[in-house]
Amino acid sequence: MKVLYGKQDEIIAGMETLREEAKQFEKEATHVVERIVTDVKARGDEALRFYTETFDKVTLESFRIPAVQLEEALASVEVSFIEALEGAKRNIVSYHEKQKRYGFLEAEQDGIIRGQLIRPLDTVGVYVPGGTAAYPSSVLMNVLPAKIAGVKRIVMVTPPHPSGVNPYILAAAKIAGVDEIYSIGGAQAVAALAYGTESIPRVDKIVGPGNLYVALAKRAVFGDVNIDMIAGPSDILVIADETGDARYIAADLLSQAEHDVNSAAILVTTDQTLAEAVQREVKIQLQQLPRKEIAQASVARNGAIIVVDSLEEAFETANRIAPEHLELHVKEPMMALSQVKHAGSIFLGPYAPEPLGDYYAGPNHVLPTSGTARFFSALSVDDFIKKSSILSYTREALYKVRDHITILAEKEGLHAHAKSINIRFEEEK
Ligand code: HSO
Ligand code: ZN
Repeated sequence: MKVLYGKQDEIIAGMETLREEAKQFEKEATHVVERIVTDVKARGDEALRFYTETFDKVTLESFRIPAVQLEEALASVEVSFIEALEGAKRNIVSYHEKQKRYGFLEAEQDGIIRGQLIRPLDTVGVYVPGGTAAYPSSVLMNVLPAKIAGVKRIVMVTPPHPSGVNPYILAAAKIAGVDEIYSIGGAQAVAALAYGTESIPRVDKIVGPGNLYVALAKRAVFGDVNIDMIAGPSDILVIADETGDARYIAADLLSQAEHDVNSAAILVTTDQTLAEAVQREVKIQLQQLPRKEIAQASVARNGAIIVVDSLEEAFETANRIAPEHLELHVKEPMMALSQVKHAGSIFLGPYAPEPLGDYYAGPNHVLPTSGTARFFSALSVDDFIKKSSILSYTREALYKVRDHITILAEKEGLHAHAKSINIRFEEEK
């Protein structure tokens, strides 16, 4: 990991280049995805079966994973794992409960009533990737907010595997309260959820991470169905002053770096000694990691230690990058919060390392990546509700405002609108 002195512009430009490069891949894959989506929409299960055989090399009699298999999975995993999941669930639930919104209904003067009604989505689809990025923790993070919002039907999809679906994923699904699980994956699974097939129910929103094909399929069906944000590679940015502990900081940077070779781990510090110590520590700790190759590649490509002159400068850099995870290892982290403008999730002080949030403390780990913390937020209960506005007027209240409304309507050339108001005050002929 290189130590750079005041080279923020280069780092930011480098990150943008990487994002642009990733978009090049997207162009090619988009055509493939569009074909799959159109085909599944037209041919339903038949197409779904065809793509499952072609891409997953599995022939399935039924896509649905039977309830007994969930029970078996739950019985087959370690009790300590279940206990840990239950502990995480408690914290995730208690945190997300605070996000619950209540509508309002207000009686105003002249008998006017205005309000807003909050309703959960009816049906939600959760995509859970297969392979090494199949995280039981992500099942909890995607499903529990939907449960708390009041979603009645939560459908999970996950790619089939010749040796069966990962029992840890199934156990997490059971604990989170998923209603149905289907062994389908890729763009075809997203299309099935968006349009419904003979055996897959159509959902109102699709959430959950996936590979490029899944992400592009979500983008392709957006509008016909809602989606969560499109997840890009993960990143962490640590801001530290001279009070930072190099061992902790190096470990935290590596915890993100081990996710993916495209993950970015960046330290911005005012302290040159700390910068060099972190650089050394990263090298040492890397050697001990089973996923050393991934973490090393990530650190080499997208890792950086930037030395700046002041904490103000550090925060300015962080706000420009808009990291997914922001750790503050500074003397007064709580005070420093006022300088944070853009970050998906903020971790204060030396004892709130990112994995505490990834797994356990309660905040969601589905976060805006690739600088989108500028305008997106963490997955939350809000993602699973919608709002309807409510209006009631009395005859008198409507009479008072009729002229304003008809003037606006007539200026728009919409005379039926004006008539709809006026007719209420005309004599019947
Ligand atoms: N850090 C990831 C979430 C995760 N970490 C899942 C471990 N498991 C999101 O950026
Ligand atoms: Zn993580």
